[in-house]
Amino acid sequence: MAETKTEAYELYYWPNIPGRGEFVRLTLEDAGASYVDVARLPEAQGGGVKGLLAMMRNESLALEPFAPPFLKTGDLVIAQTANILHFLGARLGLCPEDEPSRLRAHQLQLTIADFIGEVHDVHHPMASSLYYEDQKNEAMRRAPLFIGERIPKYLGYFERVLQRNEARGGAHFLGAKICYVDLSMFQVVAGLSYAFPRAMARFAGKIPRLLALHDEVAARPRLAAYLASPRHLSFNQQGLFRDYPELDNT
Ligand SMILES: N[C@@H](CCC(=O)N[C@@H](CS)C(=O)NCC(=O)O)C(=O)O
Repeated sequence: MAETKTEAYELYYWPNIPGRGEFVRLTLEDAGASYVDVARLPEAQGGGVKGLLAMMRNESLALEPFAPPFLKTGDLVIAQTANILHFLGARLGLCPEDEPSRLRAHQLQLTIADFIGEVHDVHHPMASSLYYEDQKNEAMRRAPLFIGERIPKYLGYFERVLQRNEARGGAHFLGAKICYVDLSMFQVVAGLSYAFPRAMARFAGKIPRLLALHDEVAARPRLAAYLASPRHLSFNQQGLFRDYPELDNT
């Protein structure tokens, strides 16, 4: 399917965190698509959180998004990160075109969505509306279980998928060519390495393919340029992946 470089995409996401919006940015950037990160524009240009909320609550939308990120292109407004990527992957040539492959990509991306929800819940086990400091005790109980059980289960699964694909002649999640799931996995590995550096260092020997994929994605020319640009937001203490050393202390 042809790239749609001339078509502008509007990404709506919280302006100060990489968060789930980053999975969409990576795909848009890797494809060289023309897009606007709307909430990072000044309010006077329709940006900021005000611009984001105005679009989200726009009564003329066929379906109101439940939460950011969402993507606007033409008359379409699409929410849910995995759904956005399912759409963009086909449009931007970042997913094989056959239906079984598209479904597999979506299945993997939904598994990533489950995983990053759990990553978030390590530092916010009680409620997103409470400060970390107000649920730190619960977070301290959850973190060792997440590190001991969930990181190995999820990353072990993704490593196995890569290993089986390798045996079938493809080094990535959907065969020989990079697809949007590979780009998302880069962000997952980078985020976990930021949030849980000690745990990830211990686990590194078990996930050689995931680590190689991370490096390969980071070196893709458009992404390398993006990662070095001001468009790219570093991890911080408001996002999904947060550096709380006491949670990486097992
Ligand atoms: N399943 C959704 C989750 C969206 C989501 O949780 N968005 C966060 C920011 S990363 C948010 O603003 N949530 C507001 C809320 O849940 O009330 C997706 O994958 O896009």
